[in-house]
Amino acid sequence: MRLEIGCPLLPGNPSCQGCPHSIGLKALSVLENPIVVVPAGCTTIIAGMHPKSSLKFPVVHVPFASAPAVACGLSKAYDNVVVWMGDGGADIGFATLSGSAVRNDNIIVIVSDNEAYMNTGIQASGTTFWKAKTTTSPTGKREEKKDLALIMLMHRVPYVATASVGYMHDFAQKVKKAGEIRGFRFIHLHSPCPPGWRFDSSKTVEIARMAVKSGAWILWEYDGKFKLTGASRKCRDKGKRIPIEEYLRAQGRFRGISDDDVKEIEKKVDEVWNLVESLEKMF
Ligand SMILES: Cc1ncc(C[n+]2csc(CCOP(=O)(O)OP(=O)(O)O)c2C)c(N)n1
Ligand code: SF4
Ligand SMILES: [Mg+2]
Repeated sequence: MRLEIGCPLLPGNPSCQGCPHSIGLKALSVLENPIVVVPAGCTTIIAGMHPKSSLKFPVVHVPFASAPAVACGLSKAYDNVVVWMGDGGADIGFATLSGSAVRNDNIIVIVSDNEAYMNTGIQASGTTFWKAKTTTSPTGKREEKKDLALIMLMHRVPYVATASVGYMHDFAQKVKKAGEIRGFRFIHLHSPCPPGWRFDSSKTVEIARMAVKSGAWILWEYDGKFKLTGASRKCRDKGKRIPIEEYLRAQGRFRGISDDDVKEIEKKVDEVWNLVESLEKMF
C-alpha cells in the first residue's frame, strides 16, 4: 500500500536547495502527533529558533550527547517521541544512544546520515565513506565508514532499518511500521548532501538512488526477521547493480580517486553484502 506522505516543513526555511534532511523529514508526517528531539546540526538551523519554527510538529532542541536521554524522559508522558539526529550527533552522542537502546526506551531514533559534520563545515565523521574528501580529510578519509545500523542491531532492539531519501516510500513505510512497535526503534537514513558531497543541488535523489543501485547503500529491515527491502532486493544479484564507479565519480568529494581505490571500494561493498546475506540466514 502506498502511503500518503505530507510536508511538515514550511516554505521559507533556511535549508540549502536539495537538502536531504528537508526531504527526509517529510516521512515523519506518517506518524500521529510526533514530538521531535533535535540535537545540534543542520536540522537545528532548518527548524529555526523559538518562537519561530519551520516544522509543523513540536521540536525540542537539545545538546548533542543528551538527545536520546531527553527523548527517554519525554516518552514517559508522550507517544511517538522521535530523535532526529545527524551522523555527527550519533558519533558524539553515542553513549546515550547506546544506553537508550540497552534500556529499550520507547522512542524512535532516526540518524539522517550525510556522512560528515556538515553544519560546522564538512568535517569527517565516523560514517564518512572511505576516501571521501572533507575539510578534515583533504586527501580522502583514511578510516572505514562505521556501520551504525548493524551496531544498533547488535543491541538486540525490536526494530532497526536502513533507508534512503532516494526511496521515500520505503522510508515512510519503515517510519510507519516503527510507529506501530513499542520499545527502541532505529532507522539509519542515507542523506546525500549537495554542498558537502559536491554535486548539483538538483541531484540529491539521483545520487541517493545511485548509492542503492550500485550496492554501496543497502536497504534492509529487522522487525524480528532480517530482510532486504525495496530496490536492494533487485541488487542482490551483482550483475543487476550499476558500477560503483558511476556513483563515486558523480560526486566531487571523490574527485581524483584512483582505479585501485575504486576496486578496493568494490571489495569492501562486497564484504558488506556477504555480511548482510549471512544476517538474513541468521535472523
Ligand atoms: C558537544 C558539541 N560539540 C560540537 C558542537 C558543534 N557542532 C554543532 S553542529 C555540529 C555538526 C553536526 O553534524 P551532524 O550531526 O552530522 O549534523 P549535520 O550538520 O551534518 O546535519 C557540530 C560539531 C556542539 N554543538 N556541541
Ligand atoms: S549542508 Fe547539506 S545537510 Fe546541511 S542544510 Fe545544506 S544540504 Fe542540508
Ligand atoms: Mg552529518
